[in-house]
Amino acid sequence: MKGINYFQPFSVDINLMKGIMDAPDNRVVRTASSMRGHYADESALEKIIREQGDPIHYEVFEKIMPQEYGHLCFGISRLQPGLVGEECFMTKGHYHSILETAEIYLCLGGEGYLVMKTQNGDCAVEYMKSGRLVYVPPCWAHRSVNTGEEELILLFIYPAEAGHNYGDIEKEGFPKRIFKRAGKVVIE
Ligand code: S6P
Ligand code: ZN
Repeated sequence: MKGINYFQPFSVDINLMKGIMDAPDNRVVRTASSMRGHYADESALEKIIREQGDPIHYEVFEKIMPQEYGHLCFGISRLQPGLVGEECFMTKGHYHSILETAEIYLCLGGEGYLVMKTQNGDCAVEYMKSGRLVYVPPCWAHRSVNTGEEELILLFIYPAEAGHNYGDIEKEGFPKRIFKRAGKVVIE
């Protein structure tokens, strides 16, 4: 059609086992020190940073898309297994800046939970394992948590205009945390 600035179709190769995207435009690396303020046991996190040399906590591989209505952003996140004190490794979590935007997560490997929260305090927790898809509706903050022994590998897709708001959920916190005690997952 005349007048449309056509975006060129493209393809991406993803190693589903390793959770690595070939030739990503952007690779975000979050180390343990970037998680300060998120875990219940702050001194346990400091110990990890001190004794393990600020190890990688999670990585995100993504394609950079035009941040405008109509496009989709997508990528892979790879969250390491482990505990901070008794609390399972997790991502920071965020609302979308355009709150009324949804997201889909498809678990490719490992196991864990997606913890979600609304601004009125509702909380939801969905279990994830390979082959399971979680729908995050508009207006829910979301964080992934690795409760397994392997890396938790997730494919995510969301509207490209959504943006990320980390500040509000950082102040509010998520109502539920996920721990491992004597090998058992405890959500409280
Ligand atoms: C983006 C999507 C994921 C997360 C990633 C890391 O909307 O939800 O790409 O960015 O899982 O989590 P976080 O909370 O550090 O952005
Ligand atoms: Zn998101």
